[in-house]
Amino acid sequence: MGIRIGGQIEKVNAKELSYSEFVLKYMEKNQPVVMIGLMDDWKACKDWVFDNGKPNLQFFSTHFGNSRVQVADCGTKEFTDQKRVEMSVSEFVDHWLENSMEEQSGASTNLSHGHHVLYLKDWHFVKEYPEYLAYTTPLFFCDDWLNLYLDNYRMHKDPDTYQANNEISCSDYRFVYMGAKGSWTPLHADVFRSYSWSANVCGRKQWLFLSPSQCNRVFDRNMKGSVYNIFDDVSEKEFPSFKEATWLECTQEQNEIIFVPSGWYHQVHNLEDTISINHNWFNSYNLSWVWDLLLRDYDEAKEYIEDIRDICDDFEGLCQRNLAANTGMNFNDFYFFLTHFCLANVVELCCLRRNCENSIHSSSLVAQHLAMNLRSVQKIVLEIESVGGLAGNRGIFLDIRETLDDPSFLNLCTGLERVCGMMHKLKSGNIDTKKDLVDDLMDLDSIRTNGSGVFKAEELVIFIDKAIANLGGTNGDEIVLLSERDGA
Ligand SMILES: O=C(O)CCC(=O)C(=O)O
Repeated sequence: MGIRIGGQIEKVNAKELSYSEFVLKYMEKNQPVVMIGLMDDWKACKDWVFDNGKPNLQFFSTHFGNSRVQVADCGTKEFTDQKRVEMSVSEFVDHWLENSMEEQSGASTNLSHGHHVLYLKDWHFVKEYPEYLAYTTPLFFCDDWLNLYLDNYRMHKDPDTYQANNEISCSDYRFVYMGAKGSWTPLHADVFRSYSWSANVCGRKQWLFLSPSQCNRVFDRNMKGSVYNIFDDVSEKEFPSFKEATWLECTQEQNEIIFVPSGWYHQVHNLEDTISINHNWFNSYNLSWVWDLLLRDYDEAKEYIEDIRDICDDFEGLCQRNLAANTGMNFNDFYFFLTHFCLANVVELCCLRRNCENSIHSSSLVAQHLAMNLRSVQKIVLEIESVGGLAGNRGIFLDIRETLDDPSFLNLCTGLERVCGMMHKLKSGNIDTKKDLVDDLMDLDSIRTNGSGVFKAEELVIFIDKAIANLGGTNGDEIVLLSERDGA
């Protein structure tokens, strides 16, 4: 029995869409959309593709052949995903070309000769080739806290496995995917319940989407395991409500970008030889999705080892270690991220106040944006507090002086300033003034009265209130809307 398709994903001409329309209709409402007209000037679209729309695989071997990449064997399931192997880009390209020659000559079908379709996934291309500038992230997807943060910090530092030079494999969420016709990605929802965008440099993809309100339908009776391939003969006994799921479908063509909202399960098939670029990201609109997932995964991690609680010296520590291993971060990591991102927004507000004579109107829009960021962080900090998530973790606090002295933090501020500048069409402030900013910041009432400059979670909540009150913006509850058509 096949799946039930309830409709198609909307396609829009992004050149006629403003950022504020995108926010209102898709990002805030958490709805998928395909966007056309955003890839006109991408170098990737010229260098990586022949005029007939086929991928120029030789280009990859010649220029990036030595890169080590993760390749999924689309025919082999391992745990909940496809089996992965590591190889060089040259090896991957050779395998692809060999297979397609055999196919053209009619000598084999992939599977009958034991050749599985291979799919290169999660290649951290931008991190590895920062000079090459294959593409520019469309403005719609620039409010990206995840990659901005990861350009300067690690999400999780495991003291046992930490290697300072293992930068590329765990550094960001900006990827290239490459796969021959027939390669595919099993059903999943994205890491951290982030948003993602995926751009087809060449080829076509079929996407099947299930809205978060129906996600229980792809889970088993215990709400533990989920369906791997929705086109399999899915067992009704194991997944009793799978047949009731109603899917949205989309065929994404070359030069189209799909926006994947938070928490939507999706399965993806390459209908032709396809190269795509995709990013995962989150911001004030979906931050609560990240926290909800973390909390749910924490409860699961705890439940899993409940029976050894009494014999465990540090039960909470073990839960947090397991959470980081399974989800990619734990409560401490998330709190560290929140506090640093929060302080960067306050620094940016200070910077704006200094420069606001230049452009009152734009500045006030940026101030609203920053205030909204701060409010969304504050809301999550309050939730973390209310579930007692940080209880027992005496090490969790924000030390303002130490943070301001950290070069990574100043880089984070510079990155945030660049993004705000792009989004709100502001000239970038002079980063040399950051020393003054530090002085400005230390002048803030809430920091002066705190004395030590060290904030625990409940103090951070008050700090955010005061920073918004002192530094302008609105109270941060309003949505930031840009008035101009600024999307393209
Ligand atoms: O293109 C693919 O095969 C999978 C991409 C994906 O799942 C995503 O961008 O979220």
